[in-house]
Formats: sequence, structure tokens, C-alpha cells
Amino acid sequence: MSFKLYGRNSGSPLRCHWTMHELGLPYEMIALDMQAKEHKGPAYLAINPTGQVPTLDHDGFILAESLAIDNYLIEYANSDLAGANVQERAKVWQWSLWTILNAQPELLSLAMPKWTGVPLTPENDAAVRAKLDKHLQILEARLGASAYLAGDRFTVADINAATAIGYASYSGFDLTPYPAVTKWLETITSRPAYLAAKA
Ligand SMILES: N[C@@H](CCC(=O)N[C@@H](CS)C(=O)NCC(=O)O)C(=O)O
Repeated sequence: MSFKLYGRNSGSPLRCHWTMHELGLPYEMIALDMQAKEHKGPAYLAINPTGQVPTLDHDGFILAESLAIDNYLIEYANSDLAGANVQERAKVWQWSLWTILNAQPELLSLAMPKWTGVPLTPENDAAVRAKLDKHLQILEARLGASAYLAGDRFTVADINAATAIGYASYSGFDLTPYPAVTKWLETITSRPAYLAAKA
């Protein structure tokens, strides 16, 4: 039994590195040289035609998409990290999808000028920040009422959402106006599995 995970321990692949460590599954990281466009070369495109990371190779079973990979690993490990019952699993999906479909794209829009060299117009910048504020207020209310996103214990919803909200520091979006979100991020990124994934 061997796991290979393509992609370094940042961005979307970090989600899967973190989950691997939470589950205690040994694996090998294949750190593609993204500067050299190794992820767009024929060898990698043969296993993942999207040319994106992460990709999981489990003894020849190939899987893309960080959420799908995490779900596969959790089921493989027979873990309750994705929810211990049908309602907790539903809440895990709700918060994972909501954060990744709403806050993550806006944070990536703010980061875009770093990659393209083209700044956002002041109007666009203000519009993105206004949308983010709306999303962060929803997260703030949730995490003010509940220690973790899916309820009172840590689940993969926290991994999925924290790796999305984690783009804030890179994107120059200040999280200090959202103290419950900030405290939650500090708490879960002090977990041994996160620290091991980032090491
Ligand atoms: N929906 C995908 C997104 C993957 C993704 O955007 N990966 C980025 C790195 S964080 C990537 O491979 N970027 C290179 C590219 O798109 O060419 C997932 O969650 O796995």
C-alpha cells in the first residue's frame, strides 16, 4: 500500500497533506517544479489532464480534486473526520463547499495581481473586499456560536475552509476584524497534523 501526493504543501494540495497527517497515513510527496511547468508536461498530464495539483496516486488508483482526495482518504482510513453521522457529514459538506465556492475565489482575485502583475482597478478591489466582508461575517457568526465549522469537534470541514481562508494573508486581506475566525484559524493551525504537513 503506497500513497503518492503530487503538489507541494501549500494552496489546494495543503488540504490533502494536512488530511494525510490527521489520518496518520504515510505518503510520498511528489513536488512538481511548477516554475518549469512540470505540471503541464506530458508525464503529469497523462495522470491529471487538468494540469493542476493535487493528484493522488494510491497504488495506481489516480484521483484529482482536493475535496475528492480528502474524502477518499477518510473513507479509506475508516475515519469519522468527514462526519460521524449523516447530519454531521452534511454539515461538513455545507461548510466546505460554501467556503470554497464563495470566499476562496474572492481571496484568489485579490492575490491575482501578484501572479499577473496587473493590479485590480480600485472599483474591483473594493467590490471584492465588500463580498469578502459579507462572507467573513457569516463565518464569524458561525464560529462565534460553534467552536468548529461542523459543530463542536474538528472535522475535515475545518481543513477545507481553513486552507481557503488561509489565502487571506497571501492576498493582503486583514482578518483581525473577525476575531472568532482568527481564533479558530490559530487553534486549528496549531494542531500537530497541520504543523507536520507544513514542515
Ligand atoms: N479544484 C482544484 C483546484 C486545484 C488548483 O487550483 N491547483 C492550483 C494550485 S493551488 C494549480 O494547480 N495551479 C496551476 C494551474 O492551474 O495551472 C482542487 O481543489 O484540487
